[in-house]
Amino acid sequence: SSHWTYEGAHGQAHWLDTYPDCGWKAQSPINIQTEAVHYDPSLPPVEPEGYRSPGSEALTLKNNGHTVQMSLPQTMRLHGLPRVYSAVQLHFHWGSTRHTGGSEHRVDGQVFPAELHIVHFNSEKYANLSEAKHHADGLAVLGIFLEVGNVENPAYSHIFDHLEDIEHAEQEIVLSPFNVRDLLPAHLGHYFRYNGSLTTPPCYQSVLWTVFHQAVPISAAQLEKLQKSLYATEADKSPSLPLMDNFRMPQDLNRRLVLSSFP
Ligand code: BO1
Ligand code: ZN
Repeated sequence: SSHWTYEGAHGQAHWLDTYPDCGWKAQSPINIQTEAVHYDPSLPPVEPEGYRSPGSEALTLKNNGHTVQMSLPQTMRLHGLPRVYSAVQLHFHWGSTRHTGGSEHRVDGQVFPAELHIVHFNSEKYANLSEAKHHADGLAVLGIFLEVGNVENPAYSHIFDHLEDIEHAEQEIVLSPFNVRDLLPAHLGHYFRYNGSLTTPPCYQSVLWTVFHQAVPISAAQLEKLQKSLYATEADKSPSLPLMDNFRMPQDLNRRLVLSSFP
């Protein structure tokens, strides 16, 4: 049953009752304390392949009741990590207002208004995400902080301009292909790296996280679209709950070390 929520009786404090992995010792997200990160000069820039031309495969955008998620073709690959990973989907986490938090990761306690996750699986070893997510070396997720800037970000408009077409849970639409690389920060060589988990149930500890240091600007109007267009409930159900504040609280680092690719 996937009736978990972020707040209330089935909220994050209760996830471990149904999903025991959510109570394990290498969970995500985390607060990245920059004083404690370890600079590793051997970490290369992340290298996306095939992000520019997502090909003939249709990109679907879906409101799944927890987030807005876009499917990605396996022809999109990630290099510069210990293995080659293939893309599966991207999705967002956000808050309720411009001035409250919304990101999952934090840097020195700082929250951002939203965070983009691009989810990949280890396609050298596993056939698909469903198989890979059970293994410690199964997934690689890119975490990208979004911040409010002065101008509209056209790359994000490819997604945000269609949110009103999927305002209810389970609704989906087909998008025209666009350059997914443009959703990423300019500097792919500056990131934090650590081993963690899915940030939602079942919280499997199968994710090699790459959290970029540089945030990507979107306009205040774009952020507001993300915050106000979607409902967590299906069209014929009530009450119609707005989909917002879909972020997990920071988890204990425990014995883990966070690496940085930059001094
Ligand atoms: S996240 O990037 O850590 N927020 C994250 C959290 C949960 C998933 C992926 C990324 N879950 C997986 C499910 C799969 C499902 C897939 C959808 O999302 O475990 O069952 O197929 O693409
Ligand atoms: Zn996520």
